[in-house]
Amino acid sequence: MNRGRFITLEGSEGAGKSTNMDYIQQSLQARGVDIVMTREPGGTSIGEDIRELLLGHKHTGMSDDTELLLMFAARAEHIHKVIEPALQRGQWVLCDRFTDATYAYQGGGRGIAAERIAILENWTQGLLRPDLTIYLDVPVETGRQRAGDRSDPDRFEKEQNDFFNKVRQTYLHRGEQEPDRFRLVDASMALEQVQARLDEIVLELLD
Ligand code: T5A
Repeated sequence: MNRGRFITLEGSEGAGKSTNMDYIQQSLQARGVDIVMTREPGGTSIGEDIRELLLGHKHTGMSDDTELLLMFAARAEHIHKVIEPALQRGQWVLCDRFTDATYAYQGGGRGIAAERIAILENWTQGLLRPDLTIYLDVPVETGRQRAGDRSDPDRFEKEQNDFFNKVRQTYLHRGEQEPDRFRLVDASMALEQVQARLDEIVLELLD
């Protein structure tokens, strides 16, 4: 049995990840790929509880290190219970955010050194890295307008544009550092154009 492929989808707020997760799934399934959809933080029972801690407002003033460690705690459970078993069964895994988000939000946004994140990445993931990462890139203002004035913004959505600009710059930098793995999609285009580009990436994946 061939090992499955591990695809991650990234983007800053309102870039269109949720909208396009379904599109990519349908596109791959239509071509006969057996695919598991999941998300971070979350994807397991423990991970979804950790997500509530991270995104909710129950605990104010969470320290940056606590936030980082909770992201990796959720990720450890996710890898053990969902991602690795699926890949070993030969299924593909499409994950809404993964460790690039940690580099972008906890690294770029919060200012935690990439070297410290890399220690946790190596410890938690071993050799596991995404085979391909699709990054939906949109200017911060556009993404935030699209996400709209949510009646109950989560702990990250309450951050200011300066935070999200650093998040975006970190994603773009990582894309430049790893051009073989990253596929940058200009998500400021109309949805049909974004999805036409996603079709090209799906075809490339199946090649
Ligand atoms: N996080 C996560 C970390 O800090 N570190 C980590 O390690 C990880 C894993 C998770 C939060 O956790 C943080 C990052 C996040 O803040 P999330 O569930 O990923 O949150 O949710 P968000 O990023 O907040 O996702 P959003 O729901 O805000 O944005 P999406 O999913 O990118 O956007 P979507 O698809 O809901 O689209 C927004 C609106 O835009 C429209 C859609 O119809 C929708 O109305 N739209 C378009 N409109 C015009 N043109 C297009 N091309 C459009 N594409 C979508």
